[in-house]
Parts: sequence; C-alpha cells; structure tokens
Amino acid sequence: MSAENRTCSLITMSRLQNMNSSDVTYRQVGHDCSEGFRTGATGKGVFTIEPDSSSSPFQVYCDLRFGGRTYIQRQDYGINFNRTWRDYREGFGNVTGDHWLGFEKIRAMNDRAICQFVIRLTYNPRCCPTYRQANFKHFKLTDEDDGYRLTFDSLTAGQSSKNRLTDMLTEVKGAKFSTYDRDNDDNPTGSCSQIHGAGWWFKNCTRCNPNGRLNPDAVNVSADPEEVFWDGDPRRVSGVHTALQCK
Ligand SMILES: [Ca+2]
Repeated sequence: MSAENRTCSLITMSRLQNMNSSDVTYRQVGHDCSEGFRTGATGKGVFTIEPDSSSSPFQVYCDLRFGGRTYIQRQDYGINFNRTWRDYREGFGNVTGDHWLGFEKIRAMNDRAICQFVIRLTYNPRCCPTYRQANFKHFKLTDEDDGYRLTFDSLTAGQSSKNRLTDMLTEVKGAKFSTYDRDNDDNPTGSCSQIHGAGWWFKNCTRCNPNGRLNPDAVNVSADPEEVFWDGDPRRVSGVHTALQCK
C-alpha cells in the first residue's frame, strides 16, 4: 500500500465500551503509531495498526507525542516476563497494560520503515529526574532462524544529559535473543536467561535486565540478578517502556 493510500485509509472508529477486550475496536492509525502522529492522531492508548508486511491489523499501545511511538514492551505492574521463546515470538500480556508485543509483529512494523528503538526507565521514588531514556537509530532485527539478532546504528544524543540513560546496548549489538528454553548466548557454561529470569539479547551475560522481575514499590537497588536493573543507575527501576518511533 502506498503512503498516500495509507493516509487515505485512516479510519476513525469509536472505542466500543462494555465489551471484552478481544471484541473492542480501536481507532486505526495506519502502518504504525508514528504514522498516526503524522496524520494528526493524538493522546496515548490502544490503537489498531496494519503494517504493510502484516497479514492482518493488530492492536498496539501508542504514545502519540514526540513523533508517535509504538510500544513493543511495557512493564509497570510486574507481570512475568520470564517466558518461552514462543511467547516472545507471538507476544504476551495485554496491550492495555504490561506486555511484550511479539517479534513477528515488531518485525512486520519494522520491515519497511526506518525506526528508532526507544527505551525509557522510570524510578521510585518519583523524583528528579523521574525517568531516563536512550534512543538507538536504525533498529533492525534478523529473522527467527537467525535468533532475532539485535542490530542498530548508534545511540542518539537526543536526550538532555540528566535524562540520558547509560548505553548498555552497544555491547550486546549483534547478539541473538535468548529465553530460558532457547540458549543463544555466549555463556559457555550456563543460560543467561535462566540466570537473569528474563528473555533478552544476552552475550556473556548483560549489564541491563529490562525484562527482569519488577519490584515497583522498592527504593534501593537490589543485587538479585533476576530483578530489573540497569548498570550505572543507582535507583530502583519502577517501570520499563520500550517503543519504536519510525519514519
Ligand atoms: Ca549459554
């Protein structure tokens, strides 16, 4: 579908109330949330998108500010992210709350678009600054046979220094994804996914664990390898939001 046709296909549908989530129809905003932003959609919430490479539309959580971001992961409430390879491929959770969108949907969205990978951590206590963020340019994943290998060009310098998250991804660039039931890491004697209780792009192993177990009410940094952590950051993470912002 051409960009013009995609724009013309913008469909405004009311969110239908009092129905099961699987029956609810959400406004369609085009190929991804970034296109929704460009065509005038506003707000934050669940919308329907249909990437060119997808066989059918699906629901995503959009933040229609800052260029429009499509969430691929959200962790605020502490659902279990220690899941199987299949779960990470197909997605889990609910887009209205904590979820992983799923590699096949992420790849469909990213297939013909140039996207930034945006990762934002929020903290408890909620104080100065309340979040830190890093944006990585030209995010791409390889296919399942190649282990959904993580590639990107570089960290952008878009954030002010006080809100800039330390770069913990460049050192795992090129790594395959691993889950507890599929060990693709560089640790010859063990499973990084089992050590850290999470799916992630591990080498041997990691200095960040955004899919680890969340403890939103805790204040001090934990030494538990299965909890969410981000080296270089002295505070306990209370939320993780990961999104794509595409052109
Ligand atoms: Ca291993």
